[in-house]
Amino acid sequence: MSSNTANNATILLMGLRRGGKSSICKVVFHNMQPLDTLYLESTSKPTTEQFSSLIDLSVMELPGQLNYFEPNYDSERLFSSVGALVYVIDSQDEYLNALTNLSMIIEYAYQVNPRIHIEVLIHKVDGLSEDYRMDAQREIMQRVGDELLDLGLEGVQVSFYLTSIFDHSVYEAFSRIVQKLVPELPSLENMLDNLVQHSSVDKVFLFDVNSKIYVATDSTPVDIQTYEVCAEFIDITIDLDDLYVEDEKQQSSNSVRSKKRELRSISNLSNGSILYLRQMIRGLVLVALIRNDEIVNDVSLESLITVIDYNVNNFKKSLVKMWQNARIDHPTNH
Ligand SMILES: Nc1nc2c(ncn2[C@@H]2O[C@H](COP(=O)(O)OP(=O)(O)OP(=O)(O)O)[C@@H](O)[C@H]2O)c(=O)[nH]1
Ligand SMILES: [Mg+2]
Repeated sequence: MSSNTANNATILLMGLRRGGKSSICKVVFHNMQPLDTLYLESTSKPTTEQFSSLIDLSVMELPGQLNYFEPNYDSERLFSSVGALVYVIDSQDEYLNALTNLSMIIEYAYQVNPRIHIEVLIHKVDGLSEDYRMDAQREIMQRVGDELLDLGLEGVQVSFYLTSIFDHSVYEAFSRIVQKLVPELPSLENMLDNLVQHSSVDKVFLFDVNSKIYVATDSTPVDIQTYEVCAEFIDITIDLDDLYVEDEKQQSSNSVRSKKRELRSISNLSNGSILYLRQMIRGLVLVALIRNDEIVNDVSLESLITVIDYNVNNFKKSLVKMWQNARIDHPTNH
């Protein structure tokens, strides 16, 4: 079944019961409305879902009800094939038990698979005040650090994220988690840095359309508002595009987008900035933000867009090439 090749990255979601694992999965990968997660039932057995984007991703939830360290559960095989361990802590609940559980899991996972990325979501922070969030984060990082020190594992890298399904924080966290599993990331970042330098673009993201995770961005820091604006622009563009498709003729819905022309969309924001979107390959779109100070008049805007179009074309060609090479280097065994 799920093959353990370089192209099939597995993310393991763990944490105590009711922490929010299934909710995160449904909201990020299935576009479930956050409020609808209230009705999710507790997961009773390991559940795996596959997602195809730039890389093929499996996300596996290990429900809080299970004990993975009883002898008849093959935890060793499981952990040894995993790219990232994502541990979800409910920050609205008493979390000391979770921290003990977490360090035990880290100890085990690291021993079986020292290359595993360990990611901790301090989750449901929507219920906490700004001050309390910071306190919780500080306390959790401190305690995890202490426990790892006691275990002689002070060298293990652990990343922490404050998340909630009610805002974009969980998408941002998953973007950074997934990026670590993309082998081509350094080259992609290089290519995007190049694009920024030569196109007067301020920020550029390579988004997975379905999940709104960005699989790469240029190396300037990500500001969550810019992320939000760019992610929302994808939905707006697709909604408008669907309208046009229905107008053109009544085609059967699903395979339409891949067959027709490439999506491209440009929009002026009220503050004078410009959003630019272009469809790439494998369910990806490129979204760039261009700030207003670059644009003096219509002529300068037009020539700016010409340059961006040209550079984005080149980027897309490189992406296609990189994708083909990646397939040859480590083909999947389907
Ligand atoms: N306030 C808030 N509630 C959340 C958030 N994420 C999940 N929840 C709620 O947490 C509850 C439990 O979520 P689940 O996703 O079922 O938890 P789980 O970790 O999958 O639990 P098990 O399957 O039992 O291991 C649900 O009622 C969700 O609505 C969040 O970011 N903020
Ligand atoms: Mg669950």
